[in-house]
Amino acid sequence: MTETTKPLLAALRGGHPDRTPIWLMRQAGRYLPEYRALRARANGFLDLCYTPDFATEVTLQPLRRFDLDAAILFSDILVVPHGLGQKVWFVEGEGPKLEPLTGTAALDALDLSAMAEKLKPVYETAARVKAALPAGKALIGFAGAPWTVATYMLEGGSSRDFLKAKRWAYGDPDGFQRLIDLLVDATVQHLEAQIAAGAEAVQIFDSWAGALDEDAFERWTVAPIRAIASRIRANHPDVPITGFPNRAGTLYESFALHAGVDAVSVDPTWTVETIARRLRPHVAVQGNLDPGRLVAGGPDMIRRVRAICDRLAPMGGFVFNLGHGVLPSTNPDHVAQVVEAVRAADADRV
Ligand code: 1CP
Repeated sequence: MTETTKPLLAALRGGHPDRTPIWLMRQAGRYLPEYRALRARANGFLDLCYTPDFATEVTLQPLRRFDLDAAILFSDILVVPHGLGQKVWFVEGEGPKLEPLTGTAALDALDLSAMAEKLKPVYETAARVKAALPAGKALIGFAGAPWTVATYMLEGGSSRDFLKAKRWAYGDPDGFQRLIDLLVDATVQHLEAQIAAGAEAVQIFDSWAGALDEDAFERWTVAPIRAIASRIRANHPDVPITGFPNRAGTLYESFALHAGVDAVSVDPTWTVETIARRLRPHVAVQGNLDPGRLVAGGPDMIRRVRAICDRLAPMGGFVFNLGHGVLPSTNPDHVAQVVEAVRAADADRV
């Protein structure tokens, strides 16, 4: 099978592959017992990300169990602030913690020139995974979008209201722009290093895009992602770029039109009919099963899978995925059932 016939890459370019490609955001992780076993052997989550032996194995674990069409490099969006010199750590059961940046002065402490060296093990992992991938499976690289990464850098972790980030972004946009510009540069460098190591497609996660109003969404989500996409496309015209402006509601359409990406990953709040009519004419689409369906399982889960596939797969330019990441309480058997349902939908169409 040649590179161009990998189903994921064909679909992200808007084509009609032989089968509907499927992968799941957060397909590696705590819902898999083999992940938890390896996680227990590592010296914390960052050590897992920065030890190529571990990270390669964790990346491949979901592909050993399920007939998925892609591996996503095992890493995290917060390796970029860590690579820039910010203090980042993970508390089990609580999530990421960062020593929060305060004000413009803190920006001067961040050093892009040190990042490539620090993140070398991540790129080494990408190269090892690429060499080990079965035929027909693609390797996806990823990064967080500048706005989402900035929220963690400023809030010091997860947040409900993002008020530290918004106070700066809305109150002093030109100052905040300096942080976003640095993150655009860092993201381009990080994604290009993954591509050089073997990533065949990249995804930009803007998990907190839905917190922004329309003016801020244009400036802090669409514009930075457009800058990243155009710089990557100039050097790597064959690498499809997917954007995920999670929970952006009616702003999704503007994203599909103006962010300069090949594909848009769609959250679960979208009806399949609206995806087909409002997004698919502009970009390839990926999504959008509610991760809660995958936790609950049962015939209603399968019905949703069929409804998504039956409306979107015939249009081409479609990748089956969840509308957000796999939740830790997911039963792995349900993942196998979803993959089977996507394959059955293909079989019933021909
Ligand atoms: O304790 C553990 O074992 C850590 C859990 C975990 C895992 C498995 C974290 C901490 N990150 C990851 C891996 C990861 N994160 C991947 C690669 C694995 C895969 O997809 O198979 C990817 C793509 C991410 C991306 C990521 N990290 C995002 C964007 C996607 C999303 O879910 O919106 C975000 C927001 C993060 C931050 C982060 N890292 C970890 C957690 C628990 C979080 C979310 C915290 C929050 O909700 O604010």
